[in-house]
Amino acid sequence: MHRLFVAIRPPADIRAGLLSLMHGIIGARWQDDNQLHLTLRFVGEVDRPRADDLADALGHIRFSPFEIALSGVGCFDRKGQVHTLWAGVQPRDPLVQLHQKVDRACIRIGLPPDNRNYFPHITLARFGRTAGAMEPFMALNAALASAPFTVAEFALYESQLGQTGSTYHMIERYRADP
Ligand code: 3AM
Repeated sequence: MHRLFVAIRPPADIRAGLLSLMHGIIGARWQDDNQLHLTLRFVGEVDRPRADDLADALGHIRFSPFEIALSGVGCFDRKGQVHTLWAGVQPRDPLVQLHQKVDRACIRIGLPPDNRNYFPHITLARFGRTAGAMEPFMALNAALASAPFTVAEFALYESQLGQTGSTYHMIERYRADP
């Protein structure tokens, strides 16, 4: 089985900026450069034929290049406990539209629709039970912003779960219309 997701890889200078923020919170499992991505759609475990179908279906998606920029940081929590720290992006609309196209491609090949509310973000850190104070980080970076960067492609990735986090491999990339 293959654990798949569809994502956008931020450019190197944007990733370098994000990596430079990654310190100062006890218990944070910071993402490394290879792990930095903006998920468009988590697919989950599929067998090889379905992975091939998905790779084909994604190839039929048409989209125009668009610009986004980093904008702020935030966290996801569950039962009052933070489990993910992320960088936000703006504007979200073109990402939501691309997410919908990817979701339709998934549905077309027989995967269940993604019914969760899609919130575009770039995960910076994950937490286990221990999460130190993150207020200083939040305060420092509430104004996180970057120059706009162009999204001209997305890709299908395979995630391999390991002892020290997940390793991501690009399977196929899909370019925007010229
Ligand atoms: O973009 P991020 O890093 O937030 O959390 C996983 C990661 O998201 C998410 O898919 C991305 C690539 O692994 N993910 C993992 N399991 C998931 C699940 N069961 C999931 N998203 C939704 N449902």
